Amino acid sequence: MIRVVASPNIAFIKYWGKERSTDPLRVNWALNPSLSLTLSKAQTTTELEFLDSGHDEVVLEDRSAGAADAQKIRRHIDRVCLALGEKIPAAIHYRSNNNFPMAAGIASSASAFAALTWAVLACLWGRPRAELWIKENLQRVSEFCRWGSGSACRSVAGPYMLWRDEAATVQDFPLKLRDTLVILSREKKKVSSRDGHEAALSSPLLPQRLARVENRLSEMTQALQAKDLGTFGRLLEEEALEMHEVALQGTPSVEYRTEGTRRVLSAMQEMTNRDFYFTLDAGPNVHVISERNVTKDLEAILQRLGIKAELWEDENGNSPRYLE
Ligand code: 2P0
Repeated sequence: MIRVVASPNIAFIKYWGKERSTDPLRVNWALNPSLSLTLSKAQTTTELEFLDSGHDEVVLEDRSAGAADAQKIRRHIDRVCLALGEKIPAAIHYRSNNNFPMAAGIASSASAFAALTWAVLACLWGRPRAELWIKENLQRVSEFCRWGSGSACRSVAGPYMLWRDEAATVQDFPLKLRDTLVILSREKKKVSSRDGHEAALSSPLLPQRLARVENRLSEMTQALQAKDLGTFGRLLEEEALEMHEVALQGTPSVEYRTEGTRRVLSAMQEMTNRDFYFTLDAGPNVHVISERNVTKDLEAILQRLGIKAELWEDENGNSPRYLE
């Protein structure tokens, strides 16, 4: 039995829209590069065992997985085994748990597929060999993760990751940032990321966005390099709002923000001299990116608005790791 723990990541420049391709090597091929911060406290813990006989057992959050989820996991395992020229297991036992709300705007699929990929490698080769191989082939591992879920390719290391084309690479910036998540809802989102990516392709705003995004990425990279938090924050917020506008203008129109999201964002935008900035994932919850601890500031905002929300304070993180 192999046990792995992996963390999700929050995108500063978003992956929103992917190629419609039938080429299996171009699965989850993003239309634009993205930049992210890997988290550490939010974690997915995955257990995996390869069996010589029997049937698959796939358990998500202590419940037997539905056919679609079980198939997605099995397909990923088989693809990684085949890519490495290894035998596909006759049966698997898979169990995974998150310590954060699934599908509510924290990319649970990112940590899930990063953890699963790590687990497959150790099931095939044992931990020491898998660890060594991962160290020497991080790009390849990132590509494997991408096949499972696009954002997962950025959860292979940290603290910052740049995903372009096949895989993501580590970026080193002198700013140490944290992510405080304002959890306004723990409900599963109504539109999956997959459907969101597809709807984005019909958005009239997408071509303009794609024309602009390289520039924003390069300005953001420069700001992070120069420790210019103000410029970084302005670009971060612009990017998050743009992604959500692209979604809104698509067919079908997708709106992940709620009344609560809008009120928190407005309250932040009205503040002068701010040193904390928002971004959004594909969900209603607000990610607040800052250098210092801003829990008290956020509690004050929420109290003023009369909104009850849980805060999840997270810090920058790194690669998935094997547990004993
Ligand atoms: C991101 N998101 O860059 C963007 C921003 C959500 C908002 O990647 O279909 O679960 O599995 O490749 O990675 C969520 O999409 O999509 C996502 P698939 P994924 O983090």
